[in-house]
Amino acid sequence: MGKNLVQKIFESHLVSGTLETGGNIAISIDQTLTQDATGTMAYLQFEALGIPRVRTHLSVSYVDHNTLQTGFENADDHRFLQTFAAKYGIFFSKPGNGICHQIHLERFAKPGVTLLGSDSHTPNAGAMGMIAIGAGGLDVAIAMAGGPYHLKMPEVVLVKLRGRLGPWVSSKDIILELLRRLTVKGGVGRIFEFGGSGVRMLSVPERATIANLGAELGATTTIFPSDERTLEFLKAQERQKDWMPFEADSDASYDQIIEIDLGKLEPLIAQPPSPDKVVPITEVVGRQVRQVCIGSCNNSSYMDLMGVAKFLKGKKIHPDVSLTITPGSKQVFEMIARNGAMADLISAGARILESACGPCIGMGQSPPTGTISIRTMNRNFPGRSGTPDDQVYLASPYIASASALTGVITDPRILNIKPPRILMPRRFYIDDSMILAPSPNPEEVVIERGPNIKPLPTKGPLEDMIEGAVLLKVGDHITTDHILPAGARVLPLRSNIPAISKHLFERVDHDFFKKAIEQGGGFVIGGENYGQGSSREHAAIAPMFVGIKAIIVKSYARIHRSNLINFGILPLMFRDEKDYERIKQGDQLRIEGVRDRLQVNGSLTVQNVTKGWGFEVQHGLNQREIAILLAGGLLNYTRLNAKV
Ligand code: MIC
Ligand code: SF4
Repeated sequence: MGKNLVQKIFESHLVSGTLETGGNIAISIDQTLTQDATGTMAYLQFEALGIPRVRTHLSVSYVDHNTLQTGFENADDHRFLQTFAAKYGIFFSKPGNGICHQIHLERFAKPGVTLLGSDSHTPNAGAMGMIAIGAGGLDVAIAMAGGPYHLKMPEVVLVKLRGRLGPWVSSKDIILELLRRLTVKGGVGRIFEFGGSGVRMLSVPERATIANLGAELGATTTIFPSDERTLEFLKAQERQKDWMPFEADSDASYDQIIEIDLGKLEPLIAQPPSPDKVVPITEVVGRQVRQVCIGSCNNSSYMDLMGVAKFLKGKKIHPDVSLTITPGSKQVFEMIARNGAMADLISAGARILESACGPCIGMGQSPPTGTISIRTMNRNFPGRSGTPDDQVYLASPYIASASALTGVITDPRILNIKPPRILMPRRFYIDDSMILAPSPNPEEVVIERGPNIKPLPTKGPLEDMIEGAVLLKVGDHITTDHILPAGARVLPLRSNIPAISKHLFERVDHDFFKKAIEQGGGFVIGGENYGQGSSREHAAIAPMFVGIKAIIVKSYARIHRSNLINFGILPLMFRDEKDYERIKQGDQLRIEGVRDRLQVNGSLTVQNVTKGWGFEVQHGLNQREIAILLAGGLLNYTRLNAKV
């Protein structure tokens, strides 16, 4: 029986388990990446493991999220990260060099290997024919220490593309179409493997747009084959030695097959407040636009920006629109600066930002109150832009450029313009001077720790009785942006858990932190897909810090559930969803005999002490996860077991 791409890589990296869908497996990790907002914690955790040098083939520490230096915090963190990387054998990408996923694709990704990254859009590198998974920082720390990554063997879904994209339709529309069909829950427990003749029509950066936004489906990851288009890209990056052909066997089998006829796709747009509120552009044309942001790890490649520059050349954007352009990397930035495209963008009225996450994570450029911002990005969760009542629409650079020109949401097909045709350059401009190699003399490197770097909070073993009030009850699709917001105000506190914890759930309940501290912790109740979105483990560490013992919901997003376990918080699920309705904020809950019950039983009984009734919750934890919880989290567990 032939094998698909996922089976091939998992088989060659399998450390334990068998590749049956739903089974517990562990895979070895070749490469890791971190970004600054999750990296400081990941490295503090790595340090706590007491290992002198990373044991991966390649580990890279990027700085791209916290680049706005409005106080000492971010700059201090950059120094910590740079010195830490030098000492422990990690490559360091300096602030200004660009967004982790864009750079990783350009300079490090290669077919057939595994990558674990402390950022949910790590699957971006799946465009290169590799397995790239987003995880919490602690999982990445363990991988840097040489430990495997544990997961449930996902279903593998073949997305078969045929035909070719029509004019003004882009690869963004392919993934928006999948989001339209499957929703933000549609990828949970699945890997999307792309195949079919239509794949050949897509360059590596176009594939990356798809793989990147696969995170919004909740998928474990997305993977493309490695073919001549991959070789074309690697050659242009002067990395042909990293290429190998990598295709699924012709008789490979899949858990499901989804077909997309590229010729039938039309330009799509995701409306607020979620990336799956996708409609054809024709349904929303004419709405007034005040801001357009082109960039993020989703659509900021050289070809994306050249397309925008060609489109805007010789034109002026609408007077009521503020247009920002964020090149994804120094390579992209430098190339469009050298070839004059940047001048076309500036002349059209664009505001050019440094190569970083920027507006995507609310690091500046918050849009005006209650107005529409069109972004080529991947998330439009409410308030993420920094404006509480923002109206963020997600679309391709074509739609973004057309709308910047007219001041209203515009279908580019109606403008009397020929779609710009951008070819892959034969050679990208290569200058890796902002990627620093680790020090050859690590013992001489002194790690710089500014006052923003606070020690890791710790937790004792799991208690046998868990008791407390329901501090908060929320609905479906609560994102990590609701749990612990990002943005220019909060992101600089990522290395300081006591300080960042004050912002816990502030978008949902302003008094949450106060309540949690006064009551010594308690429970949180939620609905479907709790914790979707980012990989930030702070959305688990801060709850641990304020004493949250258990979360009870209808279902979880993958990375967040792992993060809760890693930090010793019980991730429970209602057995009967009607109990969700019956429970009220403020009710006092109690679970007895937790330690014993966890080990012998798939369920626990929760007493609602206030109302005098009990209900069953399930946990779906495997033996390893139970052991981690009993130890009080993954760090304790790893130390106890003296192995990674
Ligand atoms: C995001 O896009 O939400 C982020 C910021 O990149 C996060 C990581 C973080 O919160 O640090 C992610 O996607 O994992
Ligand atoms: Fe950065 Fe946005 Fe990409 Fe997250 S989604 S890595 S914030 S650019």
